[in-house]
Amino acid sequence: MTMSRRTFLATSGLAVVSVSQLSGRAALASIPEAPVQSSALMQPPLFPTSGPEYRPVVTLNGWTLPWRMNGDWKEFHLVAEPVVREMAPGMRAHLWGYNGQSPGPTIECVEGDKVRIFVTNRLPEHTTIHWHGMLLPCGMDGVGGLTQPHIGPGKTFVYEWQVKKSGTFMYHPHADEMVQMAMGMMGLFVVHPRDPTLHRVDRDFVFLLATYEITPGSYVPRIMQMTDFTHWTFNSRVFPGIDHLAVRKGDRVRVRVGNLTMTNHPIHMHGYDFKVTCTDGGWVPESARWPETTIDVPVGAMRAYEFDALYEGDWALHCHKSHHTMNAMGHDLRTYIGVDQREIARRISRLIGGGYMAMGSAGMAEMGEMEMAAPDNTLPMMTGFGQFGAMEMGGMFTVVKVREGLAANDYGDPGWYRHPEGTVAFEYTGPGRASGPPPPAPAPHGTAVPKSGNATGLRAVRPKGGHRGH
Ligand SMILES: [Cu+2]
Repeated sequence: MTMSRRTFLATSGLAVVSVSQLSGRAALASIPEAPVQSSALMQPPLFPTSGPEYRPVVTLNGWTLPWRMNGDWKEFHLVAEPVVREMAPGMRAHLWGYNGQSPGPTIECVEGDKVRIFVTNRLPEHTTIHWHGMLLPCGMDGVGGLTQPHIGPGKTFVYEWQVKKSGTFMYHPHADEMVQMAMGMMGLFVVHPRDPTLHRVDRDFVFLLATYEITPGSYVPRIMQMTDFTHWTFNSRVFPGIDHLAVRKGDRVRVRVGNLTMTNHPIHMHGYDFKVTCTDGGWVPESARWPETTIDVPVGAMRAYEFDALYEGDWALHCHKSHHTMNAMGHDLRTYIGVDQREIARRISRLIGGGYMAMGSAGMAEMGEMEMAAPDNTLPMMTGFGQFGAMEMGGMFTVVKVREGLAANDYGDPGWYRHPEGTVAFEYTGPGRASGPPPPAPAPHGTAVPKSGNATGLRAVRPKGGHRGH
C-alpha cells in the first residue's frame, strides 16, 4: 500500500489538479474527474472497457460512476455535496448526496481489482465513507474518529484497497450518521466475479431502500424522524416516479436490494417465485438457496434474488408494508369507515362557507382518483394510473414488465402489457357468460389517465416520467 501510493504520487505529480480544494498527499496527485449526474432517470449500464468482462448492473433511477485506470489501480472520485433530487414528477427534495444525486452513483468493479476512491467533501460539515460489507484494511473502513480523521469541508481523502470478493455492498458516511443518512447519503457498490461465467445473469437490477420525512409543502427532510416517514423510496424515488424493470422473456434476472432505512422492508414480487442468491455477506451456496415470493430485507443489509423470466405480464414489485406504498402520509387520521359523515359535512360547510367534503366513510380508495388538494411540492398520498384505472399507490412500488422479444440491453419502457383475450378478470353480468370481455385497447404508456384535473384543481402525477425511452 505504501509503495503504491509513493509510486502513484511520483508518476502523477505534474498532472492538472481538477478539484480546487485538496489536502494532504492527494494534493500532489492528479485527481480523476468527478462526473456529475443531473438526471434522476435510469442511465444505461456501463460496460467495462478493460479487464475481465462482466454484465454491468442497471441502477433504478440511477447511474454507475465512470472510473479511470492509473497503472493497475481503478480510480473513482466521489464528491459529497448538497443535491436536489426529484422524487417523482412534481416533487423535489433538497438532500445531501454524491456527484449530483442521492443516492450516489453505483460503483462497479471486479473481484481482485485494486480500487482507489477519492472522496471530496463539499458539505458544510465533516464526513467519511464506510464501505459496508467490504473486506478491507481497518484504516480504510471509514469510521470517523475510530479508523481515520474526519474529512473536513473542502478536503479530499483517498481510500484504497484490493477488493477481495464479489457480491453486493453499500457505501454511506460514518460521521454524523443520523443526519447524513437521513439526508440521503448512500450508494451501492457491486463487485463482479473475476470469472464471468459465475453467477451469470442477463439483467441485473440494483436499488437502495431509503426513507424521508418531508412534510407537505417543504423540501428538506426532518432528520430527527425515526419511524413515521412520509416518503418510502427505492433510490430516493417514489411511485409513480420509480423506473420500471424491463425484462425480456426467458432472461435470467437478478434484483439486488440494499436497506439503509431504520425498519425492515418485505419486498414482494408478483407472478413469480424466486431464489435468494446473495446477501451482503456473500453468495448463497447453490444447495442453500431458498425459494420465496417475498424477501424481507433487514436494516443495514442487502438481499439479491434471481428468477427466470418465464411469464409475460406487468408484475407488481413492492414493499409489502402497506403504509410504505403511500406518499406524503400523515398517520394520525381517525378511521371513519361505517360513519355517516353527511350531517358533519353539512355543518362544517356552513361554518367555513361551503366546500367541505368528508371522506373515508367507505374506505379511502376515492383518494386514488381524486388526488387531494395539497401544498406545492407535495405528491398525492395515493396515485398513479394503469391501463385499467387508478392504482392507488405511492412509495415503494414499481412494475416488472416481462415481454417477448426485447433487445438485449434494452431497458426502455415497453408500455402496458397486452393481455391475451380471455385472461383478464371480468365483471359477472349473469349466467351464460363463458369468458371475459376483450381487453381494453391498450393505451400508450403514460396516457392512461381517467380525466385531467378535477373540481379541487389538483395536480395529477401521471406514470409518465422515470422510464428511459420517454
Ligand atoms: Cu417497506
